[in-house]
Amino acid sequence: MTHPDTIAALVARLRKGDTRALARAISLVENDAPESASLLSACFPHTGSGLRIGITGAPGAGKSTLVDRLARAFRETPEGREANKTVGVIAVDPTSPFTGGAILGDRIRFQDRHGDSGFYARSMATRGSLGGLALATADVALVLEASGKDVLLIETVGVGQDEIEIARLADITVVVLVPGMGDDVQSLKAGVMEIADIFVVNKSDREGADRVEQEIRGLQSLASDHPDHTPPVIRTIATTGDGLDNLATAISEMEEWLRADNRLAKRRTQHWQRRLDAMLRTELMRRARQNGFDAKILQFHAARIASGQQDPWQLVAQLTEKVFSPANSS
Ligand SMILES: Nc1nc2c(ncn2[C@@H]2O[C@H](COP(=O)(O)OP(=O)(O)O)[C@@H](O)[C@H]2O)c(=O)[nH]1
Ligand SMILES: [Mg+2]
Repeated sequence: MTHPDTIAALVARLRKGDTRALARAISLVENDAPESASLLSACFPHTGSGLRIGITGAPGAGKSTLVDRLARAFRETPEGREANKTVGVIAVDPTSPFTGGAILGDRIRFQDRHGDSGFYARSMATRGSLGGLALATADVALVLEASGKDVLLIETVGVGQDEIEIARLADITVVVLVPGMGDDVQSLKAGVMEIADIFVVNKSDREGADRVEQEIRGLQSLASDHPDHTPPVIRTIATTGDGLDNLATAISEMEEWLRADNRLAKRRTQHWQRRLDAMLRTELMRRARQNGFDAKILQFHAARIASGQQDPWQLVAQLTEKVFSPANSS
């Protein structure tokens, strides 16, 4: 167990741009270490000003390539655009993991940024039994933001409920589609369509970009979380960088729209409501397991219930009482 002073020292170091301290803090949080909660508490006051951008889409859609391009665009200072922002990347993509700050594969290398304390990339491993991936990703994002990153790029595969939960972490969600998916646009999780703020049709060098755009337009009329904002559809070729300027512009316009009329604050309140619910459930289950709900005891009771010796409703009431009773709260 780490002493509180050590937590404070770790946070002080990561705030100064110490990449090793940042890596260590992220690992503690990712592994749900005992000092995780106090570490996150120490990070929390230093968050709130960063912008979270989620990039979600099917495996192979070009998300990592886009993320790499976007990261460069934010780090560099092209004329006429505010840039030179610090960037953190979190990749939650079991189909193409990257480790140690480098995306594995021949195409994208973050390594050439080694030594740039204004940039940090990390892939997420699945958090074990408690908490779940969405919560773990949210926690890692918080630590990255506390390290002073202006922009967080969160790459997720937009398939399951867990991924949609992760996408909901973002202030701005970019959904990436590609030509050649055919009817797959239709089969995209409805939730993914609803959370999209910006659609990207990547691989626009391929045939069928028109059709994908038409399909998106068709679905847009059906589903949107914010009827007062129609998500733009941006065509890109991530490998060459074509359309990336348009995407960057769409993102900054979206940011402006969010910052107007308190929309960003509302969105973040909604985010924290869901996150609080998940945090509470995790903590309640953790305590329950410490106080009589462990697998062995559950198995014992299950056998008794199955043979009719015990009433499950009475049992749940009794066990819950036990978890909350002062005698067990130590
Ligand atoms: N033709 C073409 N290939 C692309 C484009 N963007 C990405 N790719 C390629 O698609 C493959 C998957 O890209 P990646 O970024 O790893 O996709 P991810 O799984 O969504 O992260 C790689 O071989 C990329 O080089 C594009 O716009 N056009
Ligand atoms: Mg990827």
